[in-house]
Amino acid sequence: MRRKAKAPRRAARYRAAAAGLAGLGLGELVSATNGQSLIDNVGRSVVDWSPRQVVDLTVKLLSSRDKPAIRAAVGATAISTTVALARLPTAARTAALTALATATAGLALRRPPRSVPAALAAATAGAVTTSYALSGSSGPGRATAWVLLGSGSLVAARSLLASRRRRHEIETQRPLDSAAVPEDGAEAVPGLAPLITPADQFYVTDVNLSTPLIEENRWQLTIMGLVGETQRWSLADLMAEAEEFDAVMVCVHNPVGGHRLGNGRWHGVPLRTLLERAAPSAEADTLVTRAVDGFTVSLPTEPLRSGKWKGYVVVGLNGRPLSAAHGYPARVFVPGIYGQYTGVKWLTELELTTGPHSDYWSPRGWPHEPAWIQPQARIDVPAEGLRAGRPLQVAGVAWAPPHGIAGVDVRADNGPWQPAKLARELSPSSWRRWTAALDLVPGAHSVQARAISRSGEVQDSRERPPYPVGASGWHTVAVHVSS
Ligand SMILES: Nc1nc2c(c(=O)[nH]1)N[C@H]1C(S)=C(S)[C@@H](COP(=O)(O)O)O[C@H]1N2
Ligand SMILES: [Mo]
Repeated sequence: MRRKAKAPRRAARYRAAAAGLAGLGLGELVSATNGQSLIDNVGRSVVDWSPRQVVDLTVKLLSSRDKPAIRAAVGATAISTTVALARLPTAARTAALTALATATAGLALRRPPRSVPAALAAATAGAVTTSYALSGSSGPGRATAWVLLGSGSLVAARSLLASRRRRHEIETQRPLDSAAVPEDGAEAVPGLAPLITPADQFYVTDVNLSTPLIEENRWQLTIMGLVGETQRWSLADLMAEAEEFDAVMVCVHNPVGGHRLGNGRWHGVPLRTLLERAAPSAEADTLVTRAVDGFTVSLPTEPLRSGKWKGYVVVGLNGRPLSAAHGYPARVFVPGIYGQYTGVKWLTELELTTGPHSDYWSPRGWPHEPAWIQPQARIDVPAEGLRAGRPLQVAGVAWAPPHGIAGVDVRADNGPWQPAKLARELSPSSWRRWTAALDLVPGAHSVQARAISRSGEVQDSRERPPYPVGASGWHTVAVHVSS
């Protein structure tokens, strides 16, 4: 008897899941017509509410796949919630769906563009569809129709959002005046990272699931707070005063030997110039940088005003305006400081204030003070585990912004260090390529590199994780030298 009861229960669960998927899909589609993703808005709130350890773990386990994984988790939660709600009496179910729709609309309103009608329309479409599909007449064919409607709507929503991104890219990416990148003498080494990282290969790290798309004519940078007069800058104004500089940007999550960094040719207006124009009052010791995504970073004003720290409001990368993923139209960047402390992408406001400011990361347990990038060398050639000939050709990149690289050492099998040959330096803040040849007997070896900065700092040998001040240790690569 118990066996027989299982099949209808499974069918009921399938019908409920189908109703959940249909509601999710239609809600997402209505939201996408307004350029938003309900799923991503909910996902972003999950990221905001997660403790640092969870964020660190997902970064480590999933790296660039974390966003699709969060989306899938949000979708699965919506569907399983519907399955749970399906057992309730109709009145209780309607009340629960209304509450869920209201909460979802509320989360959507936390992200720009904050449109109440759009958020309500999307959440209502989801809840009404789910409710209708749950109460409608049953039958497996009907449930399958809801599944098709739901998944079709999800696909349509994704492609709507993708075409909006492409349109934004076409409208914003016009070439800027940019000097040709000089050669550094290491061009001929296959497998070695390029001197300048192409923008489409530059790592992307931020707390958003959907990249904010900002329109130039609806944007301005406001410099306010403890200033002589509030300043407003358009993108064109900033472009007109931008200068070019070369620098490496590094995520504090970059593991030893990792690729969460890139070397860029940036276009930016010095913060020193912008601050001079705004004439901050003497007690304005903190500069808060704010973005459309709710991310904030604050920096001390004194070293920026004196020029001790060379910070910029950046508007271009590698001869183009910033791409949406890298912060279009403007971001703050102080070469030498790790990405999460260096300033925000999608900048909207610079506020001069006094006293400590609580930034996005501080309640999540990260140190309050900006963390400086540690000197580090990465081995690109040979790739890990490769078979190679003799002598062994070794090559890589090393960085120690803002001081510059004074030397790179390499060694095999914990033997004596020997100096690598340094390629020409683009600027002290950019990475420097290096090459070396090691004469090793055939067999298995481990090759190691370390960087020495021009300030005299030798790369730390202690192996430490990214939290709290960036990973340390020496990059080690296993190689098999053939006879
Ligand atoms: N507005 C905003 N700015 C941000 C972030 C963010 O999540 N939101 N992430 C920061 C972090 S952690 C890093 S490492 C850099 C990454 O810049 P990129 O994605 O252009 O490489 O941006 C920083 N600026
Ligand atoms: Mo980062």
